[in-house]
Amino acid sequence: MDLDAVTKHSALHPKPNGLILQYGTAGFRTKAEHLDHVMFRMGLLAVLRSKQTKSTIGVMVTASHNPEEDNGVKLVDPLGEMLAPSWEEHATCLANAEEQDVRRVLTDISEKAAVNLQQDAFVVIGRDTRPSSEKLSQSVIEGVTVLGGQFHDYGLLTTPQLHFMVYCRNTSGRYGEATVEGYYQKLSKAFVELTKQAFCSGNEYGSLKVDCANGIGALKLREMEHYFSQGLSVQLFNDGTKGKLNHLCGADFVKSHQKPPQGMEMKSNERCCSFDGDADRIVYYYHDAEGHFHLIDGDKIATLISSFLKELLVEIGESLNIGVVQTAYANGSSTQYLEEVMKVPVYCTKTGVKHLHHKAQEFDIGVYFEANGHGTVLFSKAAETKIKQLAKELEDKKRKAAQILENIIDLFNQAAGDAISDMLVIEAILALKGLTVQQWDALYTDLPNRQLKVKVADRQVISTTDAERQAVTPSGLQEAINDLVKKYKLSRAFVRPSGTEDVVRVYAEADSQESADSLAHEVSLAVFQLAGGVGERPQSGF
Ligand code: 16G
Ligand code: MG
Repeated sequence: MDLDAVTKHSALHPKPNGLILQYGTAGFRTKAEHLDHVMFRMGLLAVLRSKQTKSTIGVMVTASHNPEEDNGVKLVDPLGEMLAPSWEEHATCLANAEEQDVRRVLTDISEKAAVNLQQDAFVVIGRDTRPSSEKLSQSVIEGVTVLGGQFHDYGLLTTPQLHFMVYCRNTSGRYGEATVEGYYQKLSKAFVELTKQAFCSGNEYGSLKVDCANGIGALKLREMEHYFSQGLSVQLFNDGTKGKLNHLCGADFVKSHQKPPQGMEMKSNERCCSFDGDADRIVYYYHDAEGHFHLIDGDKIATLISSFLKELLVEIGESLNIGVVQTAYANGSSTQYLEEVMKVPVYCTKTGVKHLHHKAQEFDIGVYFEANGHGTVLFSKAAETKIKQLAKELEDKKRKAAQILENIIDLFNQAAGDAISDMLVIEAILALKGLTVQQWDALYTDLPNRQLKVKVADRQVISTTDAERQAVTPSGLQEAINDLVKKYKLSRAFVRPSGTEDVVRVYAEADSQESADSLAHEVSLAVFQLAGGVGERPQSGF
């Protein structure tokens, strides 16, 4: 390590005085103007991680669904997963080190993590469409270069595409070719195969309206469109030519406001979907004939997908185990439907993709989705091999089912939740089953729910257990929540400190919207009183 060069270059990326940042659920995230030093230092860290794992490491510059003025950065581990927890700590230390301490922190990390400094390093970099992203990704590259790492700059990519590239490169191309072209071809080939079968059975040709949140999803979907146009026609809205990124549009806006994005022309019963700013989340929706808005969130996506997979497994007569992984935010109706009607086991983890991803790896087929639309399906190597073998050996209907499964495996981005890949899977399933968006929506009815935020002096005074469904501290809070929940029918509520914002989040559901609203409000007041609320007391009324 040429520490003198590090010191020299690091001085060109000074840390703003007093700024302390934490590597959170989705990496570092804050106003773009405060991130230059973090980018440079994450370039350095990516080199160390690459040397330690003897693998290619990814660095993605994005702030996902957050406002255009924000930015962020996260590292992608060898198999496309989120960075290992011990390295999240290293990332936080390095990002917060004072200028004169950067060298020492780098040396400490290398020693603690037993990094072989003689090893070569390779880092791949991607960025979203934010105005600040290009310059910030140059700072990452400078960090990589100063420590002697090799790199490939992919330029504009969706977050899941970067995960895909990392995964491909570390599996010697077995998963796919590490180019955007390779990504388009792999997914489109599987999709076209699947929809061919659907159209043979006389189903309608698909057409879909896509709100791209004025982000990278628009660019990539436009590039990809002609690869899959035999199976689906997409019409893009909020494609970045006019509006601002994530402003009044995108998956996060639609899910949290439960209303359509601006700038989209919706006709009744038309299938529509929204991506978020870096295209790793997707939600569907439609207007019914009476003009009512219906949201189809990550829970209903997981339900559609897992039901379909289960049917195929029954058809081929294989007892591969399938599990669905959710978080506490999953609507109670979805959990009940999956367990009682579909008879698939459901597990709950803490919020944040890495927790769901990890749990999903325990099954032959692990379906994971957050209610906010982030998710995918993981197939174990054994399951994949078995299915591919059956697709050759079985006959007639069984063979067809195995072949469908084979293509579904290829269509899912198994390195990360991916709006484009999920969209194609959903469209293929709807076409194969001949389902309309209304029929899909009618699988079960969501319980009315409400999410609120409460400002407190220190959100870490709230600690939780049981996958965030129970508050352990401050004392008395869980008892208060239990008493409030008892007042309503079909009710449930929980609170947790946000991993991305300085607030406590409150979730409540109940048999009616009024009850859910009122329960959420009462729980907010309890948090305010017992967990050190600051500013105005939470008001009722929405
Ligand atoms: C991040 C997470 C997302 C989670 C959200 C929760 C990743 C890639 N993203 O966006 O999964 O739902 O944080 O935010 O893990 P919160 O902690 O502020 O509620
Ligand atoms: Mg995102």
